[in-house]
Amino acid sequence: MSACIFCKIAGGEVASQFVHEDEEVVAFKDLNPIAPTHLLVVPRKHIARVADATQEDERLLGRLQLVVAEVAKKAGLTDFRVVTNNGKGAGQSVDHLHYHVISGRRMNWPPG
Ligand code: DGP
Repeated sequence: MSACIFCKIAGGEVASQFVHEDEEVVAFKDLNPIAPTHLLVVPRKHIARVADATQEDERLLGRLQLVVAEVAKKAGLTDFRVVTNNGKGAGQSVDHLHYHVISGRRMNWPPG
C-alpha cells in the first residue's frame, strides 16, 4: 500500500471529488487554495517529480497538459497559470507529480 497521498486520492483510498477522471489522470481541488480557482492535475502513475519522468512517460506528460486545458475550459477559465514545483527548494511539498492550475486573481511575474 502506498503512503503517497496523491496515490491514495487517485486510487480512491482517500475520498475526493474529481473534476476530471480518466484511466491515467485525475484532477481535483487543492486542499489549501491560493487563488479562487486552484486545481491539481495528477497522473495515477507515481512519478515523484517532473525531473523523474522518463522517455516512457512522454505520452503521459502530453496527456497531463491536455487535461490541464480540459479542466480549465470546463471551469470557464481563460487566463490561468500552470505550475509544477520540482523539489523542496522550489516549493514542492507532495512528492507525486502534479500541475497546479491557478486562476481568479492577478498573477505576478516573476513568481515568488
Ligand atoms: P506542492 O507544494 O507544489 O507539492 O503542492 C501540493 C499541493 O497539494 C498543495 O497546494 C496542497 C495540496 N494538498 C496536499 N494534500 C492534499 C490533500 O490531501 N488533498 C488535496 N485536495 N490537496 C492536497
